[in-house]
Amino acid sequence: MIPLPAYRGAEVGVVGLGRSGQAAVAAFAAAGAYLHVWDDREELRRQFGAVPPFDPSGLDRLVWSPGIPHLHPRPHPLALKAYAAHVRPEADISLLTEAMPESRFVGVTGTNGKSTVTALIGHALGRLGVPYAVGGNLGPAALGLPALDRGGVYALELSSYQLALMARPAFNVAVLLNIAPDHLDRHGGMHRYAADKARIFGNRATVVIGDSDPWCRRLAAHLRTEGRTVVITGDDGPALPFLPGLHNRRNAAAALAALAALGIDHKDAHDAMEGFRGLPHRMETVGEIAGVRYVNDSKATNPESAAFALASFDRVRWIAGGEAKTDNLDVVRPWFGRIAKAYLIGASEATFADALAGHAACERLGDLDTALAAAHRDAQPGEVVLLAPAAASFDQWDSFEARGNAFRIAVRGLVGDAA
Ligand code: UMA
Ligand code: ADP
Repeated sequence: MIPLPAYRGAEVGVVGLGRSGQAAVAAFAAAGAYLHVWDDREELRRQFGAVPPFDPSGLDRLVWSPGIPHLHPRPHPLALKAYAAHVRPEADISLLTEAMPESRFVGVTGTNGKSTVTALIGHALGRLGVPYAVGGNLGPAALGLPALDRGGVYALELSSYQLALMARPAFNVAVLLNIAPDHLDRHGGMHRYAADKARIFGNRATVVIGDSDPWCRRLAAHLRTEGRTVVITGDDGPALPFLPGLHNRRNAAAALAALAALGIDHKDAHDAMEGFRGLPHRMETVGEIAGVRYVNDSKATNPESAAFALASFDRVRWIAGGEAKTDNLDVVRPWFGRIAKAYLIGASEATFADALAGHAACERLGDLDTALAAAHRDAQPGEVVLLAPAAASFDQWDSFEARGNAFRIAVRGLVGDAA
């Protein structure tokens, strides 16, 4: 847990008692702060002793959970109350960077690849013997991380929600991987989404920025005119043994640049990254049966990430669909030729079928188990059965993890049957 001695006797608020809120409550309580907490769920209010009404006036700090809208699509009523009382709702991350001034902070954001790059940086730091901790959006929450000794490095994945809640981000190294439409309802449109991502640069970080989209290219050019140190990375990173695909070369290039910005020698960083095995649900090989590989990329919740997954293999039995963020699959179109057949599931079945019509064979199968059974039946040696839904999971599952776990378990069952 992060020590917060400066808050002894302070009046602090925590709104949202999920993972980030609970870590904040524990850290403030250990510091001896006076806590005022709120959650819209009654059982959590009861569990944490919330005393209604929540009154933000007079609070020294207000830690706001990233999942609770503070501006768009409309501000939560308590955010309005806080603004009226001149109290700013803030992300837990800001309190972490303030509390640990002797540490260094690498912030990683982008529409796709954040978790992979953050975990890869952490893996390399660990291999190199640098004290480090990995957390933020990929969890554990910021204030639940361990206190690192002087010289330690926090590698933090930052969502756009968290960045939107940070007044003065203070990272030493800021990595922006890419920008594509996502979460637009929460940001009030594409320009604001990009602006919230760009907050990561603060006013002092060494910036590492991907060159794969016009938003990032424009931001890089702008930062250079301001005299900032900017490292632009492309797809020339090393191919890591367990991370297939062009997108992972990009991720490796970004991680290498971030490690270089921390002063780590290029070859040492490269060697330290090699053993990284990737994260579950991101291009994770979960089985192989009769020359057919089964890949779980359940985290591909938008068409951009699914396009990279398809591009990584020559011939794919593609399981796709769910709660679509867009009904347009244009970014996947260059890779339609890789699709032996699409097995469509979930709420987006009809729109995805329309988008594929005339370009690739497809069948509407309703749910994941049925789709996997059909793909397994059809697959030929050398092909890949790929779960890369290009859509969120919430129409049929609680999370992308639940969807990916179900796929992994079902594939293991098929492997068992085949044996
Ligand atoms: N709540 C309210 N009122 C509301 C909405 C929510 O009171 O109007 C309460 C809920 O009842 C719940 C709490 O707020 O008790 C949940 O807060 P939260 O949604 O911010 O979730 P946490 O559990 O605190 O988790 C957050 C991140 N969640 C979101 O940003 C939605 C986690 O990222 C993160 O791992 C965690 O903090 C630790 O830092 C998850 C995520 O889905 C993985 N992130 C999004 C993404 O990656 O796309 C941005
Ligand atoms: P995030 O944390 O930003 O959601 P992840 O590392 O969890 O990113 O990867 C999410 C999805 O995006 C996975 O399906 C993964 O295969 C794909 N992906 C990973 N890196 C990239 C990238 N640089 N560009 C596009 N897609 C990517």
